[in-house]
Amino acid sequence: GQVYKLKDYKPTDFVVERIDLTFELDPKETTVVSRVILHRREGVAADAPLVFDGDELTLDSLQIDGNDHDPSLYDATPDSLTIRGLPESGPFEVTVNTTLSPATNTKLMGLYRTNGVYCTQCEAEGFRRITYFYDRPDVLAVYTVTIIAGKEDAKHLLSNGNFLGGGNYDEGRHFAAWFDPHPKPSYLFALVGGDLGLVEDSFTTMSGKEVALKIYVEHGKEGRAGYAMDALKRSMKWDEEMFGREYDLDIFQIVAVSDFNMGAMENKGLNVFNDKYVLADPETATDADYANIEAIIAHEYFHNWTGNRITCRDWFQLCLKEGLTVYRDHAFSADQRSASVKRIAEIRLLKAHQFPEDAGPLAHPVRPESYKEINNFYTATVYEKGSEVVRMIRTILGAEDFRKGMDLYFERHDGDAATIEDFLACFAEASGRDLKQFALWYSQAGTPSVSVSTDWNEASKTFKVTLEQTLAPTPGQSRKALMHIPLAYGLILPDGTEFDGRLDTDDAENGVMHLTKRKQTFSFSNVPGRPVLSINRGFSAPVNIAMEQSSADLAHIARHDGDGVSRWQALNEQAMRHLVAVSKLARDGRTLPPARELADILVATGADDSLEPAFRAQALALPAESDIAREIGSNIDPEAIHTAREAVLSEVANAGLDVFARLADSAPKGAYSPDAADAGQRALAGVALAYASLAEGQPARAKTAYDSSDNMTVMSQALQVLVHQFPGSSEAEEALAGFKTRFADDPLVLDKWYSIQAMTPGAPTRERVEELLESDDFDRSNPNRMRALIGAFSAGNPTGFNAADGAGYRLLAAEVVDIDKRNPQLAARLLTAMRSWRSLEAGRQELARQALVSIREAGELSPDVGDIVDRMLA
Ligand code: B3K
Ligand code: ZN
Repeated sequence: GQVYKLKDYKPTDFVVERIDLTFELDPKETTVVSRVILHRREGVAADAPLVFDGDELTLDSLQIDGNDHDPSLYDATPDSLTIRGLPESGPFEVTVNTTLSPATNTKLMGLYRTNGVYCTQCEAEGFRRITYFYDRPDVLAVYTVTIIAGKEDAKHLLSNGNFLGGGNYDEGRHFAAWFDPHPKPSYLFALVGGDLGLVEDSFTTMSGKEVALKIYVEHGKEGRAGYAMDALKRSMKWDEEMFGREYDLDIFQIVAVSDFNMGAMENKGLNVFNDKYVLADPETATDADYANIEAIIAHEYFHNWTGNRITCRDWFQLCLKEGLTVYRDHAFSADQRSASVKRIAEIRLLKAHQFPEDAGPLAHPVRPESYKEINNFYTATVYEKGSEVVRMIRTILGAEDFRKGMDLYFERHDGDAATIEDFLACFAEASGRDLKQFALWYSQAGTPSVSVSTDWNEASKTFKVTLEQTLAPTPGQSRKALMHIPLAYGLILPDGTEFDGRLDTDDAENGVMHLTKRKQTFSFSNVPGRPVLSINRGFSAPVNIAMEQSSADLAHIARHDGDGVSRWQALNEQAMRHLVAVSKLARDGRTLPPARELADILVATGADDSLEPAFRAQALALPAESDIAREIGSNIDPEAIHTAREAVLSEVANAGLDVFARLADSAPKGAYSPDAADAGQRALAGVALAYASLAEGQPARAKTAYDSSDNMTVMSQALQVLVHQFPGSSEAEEALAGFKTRFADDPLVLDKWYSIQAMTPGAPTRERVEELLESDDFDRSNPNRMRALIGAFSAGNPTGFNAADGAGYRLLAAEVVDIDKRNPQLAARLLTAMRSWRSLEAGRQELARQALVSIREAGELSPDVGDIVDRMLA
């Protein structure tokens, strides 16, 4: 396949002015008429042809300025349309006619059918599956869209922008027309046709304009759209208040569909969502579902400015809209909920998903410089690390200059297809800072390591901190330049207060050390007593810190640091150290030492009612087996890690049974509210239930919790304890059977049933997964269902997936090859579960390699799966 390179960027030969689309919807024969007005760009040769992109298209006919074009003057293949004999100057109109079959489009890119609804997905390159066009983000055009369909087949006909009008077309058919005045790239085009339930509301913008808000869901699910609507209104208000951004159309629409390759899509004025991220009520959605809905509704809404009004010049700049918009949705959620608890969750997620990506064969810069398949670059690195990079800009500039830079970006680039250089220039200009070295965060892959050493001189009362940075090679980047790493810090004095003296050097300000050289020493003088260093506070930089810090020092931070995130970091570090040590002992078949000290601290934190419940829940949740594996880094034996972690869990559970028994009962009683306070209490009760059940060694407590639960959060927590701790018990099997019957007609809830089973630790789970896959009612065409079973098993069950006989790898390989025939994007995404295969111990590594090779040799692979498997084997 072709390799696309950032350095090859070149604007198109022709400039598009506007596009007029007419669709006649039919499940197997939808006709599309696309009229495009363009002119030759100045300086382009008079005989240069117009070359449009296509993907699996056939051309029905082609007209220029209304006349059939001479067939000798154009060539149409499934993936391109080349037209010669076009006017040298002045505008002309190209009419492209194509016919599509949405009902058989299983890739879920372009126009497809889901549960009887027509819908589109165009990012990144789906528009070219609808009609031949310049399907690239730097071609902005004004769209008019007319949709014709049977009234029975599609009652609602939706597209981007404002509603122009509609009515009867002919017997049994009707039409609707939409006009979007804001020039946009083709990836933001959307169309929906279907018979849907509608929930309506409105929002008055800061300048007093009324915006109609509409959420379309499956009939009968209208009652589950209320939280999404509420989150939308809060997002609109927040973007006005925090960034001065106002909405710019008369209407904002969201459509929830059940077959979708990702979370949601920010099409201008017409967001299309995976229904998992719209639908919620207490009986069917967990607190985590509610939080995700809030975050994703906000994310897609925020894209209206960061993504739509200002888009990307090319797909290499994907992080320009994604990293920034994730940053914005994080800031929103932090404001709506507890900021420190939100930050802890972000850190956990970044380390769980982005750090392994950056440390393995799929590592790539936040702004990649080449790709074979762009769909494979919607990654944790582009999104999550991209957001961390924006967060570092704010840390370096401070809140005020950051806002100035954002204002300048909106003002200067509104209506543009911009680059990372454009973005950075706004912050450099607004703050007067040089961000050249900082820009390496966009071009260098890999997680930097910072080793930290400290020196206390009692006689002179001086404290020195020496930092040294390294960055390991990553694919395609063997030599790395020195980065600008902003490390927030604090010095905690023996009495628990914080040292407020300044640094002697001018390398640091506002409590941040700026590491820009290989090695730097920062000195503090007049420090009253030996301080404990709290470094990378709040995870100010996405780096690994290596520091010899005693347990006593970590405990001191955990007790006294004024910053909640730092306190959690210290606790987590203590737990991680112990877990790594015992996992290594378990791997070597040695006896495991007790975890008394760790258990006492965790139990004490859990019992401390002066702390926020959500924080205590985070503190009690030990690093996951995959976190421990990442920390160990090589020669991983997942079984040993599991054994070691289980032993520690038991010790904590036994040490705190009284506390856990009390907390397990502490979920709020009465009417369910998804707010952060109640959710935090339920989270704490859920962790406590798991510990208490472990200490008791029997399922009675979880069964009672399950039977008496009146919301999905508590119900799924209890079901998980029953199934994971007491697999095969009558209590677990009865609960599973009851759950399946009760939610038989609710695919989103059944997904939870599949995931919980798929994540049951231990090798036998693979057989259960195979049984479930083969059951009659298992829908292989639904991405949520495949992720719930195959994704949960391969990415969320280290001992099951990495069973020593390699059967887990073979299962995934077979599924990936099968799914690839229908839905390459989904197949490629599921396959990334194997990205850390080289860090396994030798036996499993060889079995994993064989599974990857079997995929490579399975015959014709999609570019998506081909690219992932090649990079993993490289
Ligand atoms: N921009 C979309 C993602 C599109 C993925 C295409 N493979 C959702 C989002 O990030 O908001
Ligand atoms: Zn996004």
